[in-house]
Amino acid sequence: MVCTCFLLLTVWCASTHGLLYPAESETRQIRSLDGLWQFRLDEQGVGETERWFAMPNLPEPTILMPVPASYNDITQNITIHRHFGMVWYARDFFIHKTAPRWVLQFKAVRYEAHVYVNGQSAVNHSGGHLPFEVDIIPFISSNANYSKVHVVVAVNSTLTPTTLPPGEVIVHNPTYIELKPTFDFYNYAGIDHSVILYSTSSAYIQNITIDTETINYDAQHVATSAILTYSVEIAGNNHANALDVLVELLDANGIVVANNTDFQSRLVVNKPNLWQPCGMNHTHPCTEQSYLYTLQVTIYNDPSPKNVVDIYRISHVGIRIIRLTDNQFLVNERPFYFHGANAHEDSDIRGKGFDEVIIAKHFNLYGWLHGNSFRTSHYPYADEFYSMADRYGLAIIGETPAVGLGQASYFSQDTLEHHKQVIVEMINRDRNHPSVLMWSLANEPRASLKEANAYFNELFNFTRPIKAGRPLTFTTYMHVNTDLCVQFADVISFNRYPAWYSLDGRLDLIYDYIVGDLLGTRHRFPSKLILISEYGAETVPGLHSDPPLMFTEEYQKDFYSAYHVAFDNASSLLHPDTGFFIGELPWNMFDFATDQDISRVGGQNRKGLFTRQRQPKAAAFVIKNRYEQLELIPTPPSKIL
Ligand code: GCB
Repeated sequence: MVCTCFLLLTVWCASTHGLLYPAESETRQIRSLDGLWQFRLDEQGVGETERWFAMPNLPEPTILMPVPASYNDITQNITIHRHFGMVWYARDFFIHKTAPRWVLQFKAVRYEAHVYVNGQSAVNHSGGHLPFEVDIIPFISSNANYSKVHVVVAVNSTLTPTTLPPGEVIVHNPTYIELKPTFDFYNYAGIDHSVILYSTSSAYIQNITIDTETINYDAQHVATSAILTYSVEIAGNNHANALDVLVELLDANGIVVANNTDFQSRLVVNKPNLWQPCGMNHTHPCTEQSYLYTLQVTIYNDPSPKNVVDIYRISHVGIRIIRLTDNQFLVNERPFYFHGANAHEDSDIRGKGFDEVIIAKHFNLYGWLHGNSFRTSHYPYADEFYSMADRYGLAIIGETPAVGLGQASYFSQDTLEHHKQVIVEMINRDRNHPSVLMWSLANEPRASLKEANAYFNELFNFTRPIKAGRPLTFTTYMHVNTDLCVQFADVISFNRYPAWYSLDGRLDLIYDYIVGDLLGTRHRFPSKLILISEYGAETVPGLHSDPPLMFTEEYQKDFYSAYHVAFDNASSLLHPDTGFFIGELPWNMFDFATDQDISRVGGQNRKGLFTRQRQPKAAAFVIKNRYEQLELIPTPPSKIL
């Protein structure tokens, strides 16, 4: 994103440094602005010129709209359901000037947001899935102890060839104008995630990074010590003056196990408890917890007597290291095998709206399934998914919203710059989560084009220095002889659908197809690991047939079983010295909403192991049984030790 930031009265773009999750502490207050906001469509796109942001209320007709939620499925109105373009949200609240900074954070607004505070432009943000924020103090009257604040948000859900994901507006005639997304999920929009107001002192902790540098083991592979590297950035008034910092690592009982007084340094932990991914032979089940430390950062005024200026805690620090060999994906020097399922942020009524009920159910179902991983297909999810994954030990492949880069014109310089911006925002937000084991830079770009080759060459080069210890991948549907981009990835992620999108009904041909594909790719890239990042079959719950026919529950069961035999041939778990296949992620964990289409019954992609209401289809039991068996396979430490 190219933009100019004017600090003080007007901020025209969201900042690009890491945004810390808004967390309460001795020096920080938190307030939720979730609830019912005033809402209306702006079908003619006149709100900006008519200055709706400067009015005490949005012009009628307005309705009350819950935040967080996608607006599309809240009402009975088909116009709101399929609306794309501008919509407006507004609400008032009071602010008490008990703190020098009150920061308004939007955790995700799909896709383009213009935020006005008391009639003035406060912050703009492009890209729908990641947080942005603005200190609102400059926009409120300075001479009272409290102030009424009027916030207005203009949201534009139009997709263009340079948004991520891209899309096209097709004008068939004046009454039939269509937004054609380039992807297979419903284009939900609005203020989908929470809106938070939080306070800080005038000098404050702006960013913290923490990584595991080294873990030492004894002969029994018990960790004897670990070295963590960290950095603390401060910002705000007075930060040029001397401030002291105390960085403390607390164990799960709140005991300080390491500390340091530098802004950037190392912490040495003796006898560390490692963060372990769940669902492996040497680790815990996915219903139990992984070990997490808390990093507590305190900044003080100098000279003494020392006053605490700011305190921030990251409560999900995990000690773990990822290393790839030619045959295995190692976490803490033991093989890790991704056995989980892809997902979407998607549920009835809420659309892509954040809901802790849905998130809790998500993890309970992965626990039930023995599923130890998911990819955030096809965009970054709400922070809470990552914190829960840290706690239970699920592995996440964090994906950017670059889904649907399906033609040469989409690989433009503008898109590339925006893509880089999104990658920076995503890595800054998610890098401290131990659960994130890999970054996926895109889903199914047209990787056979020379334009894609140049684009991804640059994108991978850009991301490598900031990848924070994670391997890089993107998912490809191309075969190795046509794909010009897979060469840049550390791990090759395949999306494959034989016996669904090709070889209709031919379950018997799956084995040869997949084995040939795996061996052919490995032959070309003998040191790259391979993962199947999607495979699945559309299944209408309650539809049965024997022999199994497409769309039935029996077909979905047999479809998965046939793939599993092929995977086991190359499995890095079963063949530690010769294998190279490191994981399987069915498409999809849950049925999810799509555009209406003759191939999408009731406007849903029904490849879920579970329905959209989170009830199992027969194949869920096949996968559960498979994953229980995978957990029994021994996972000895790597021979390097
Ligand atoms: C894919 C896409 C995914 C689709 C899926 C399908 O390859 O990555 O977004 O939903 O296929 O079911 O067609």
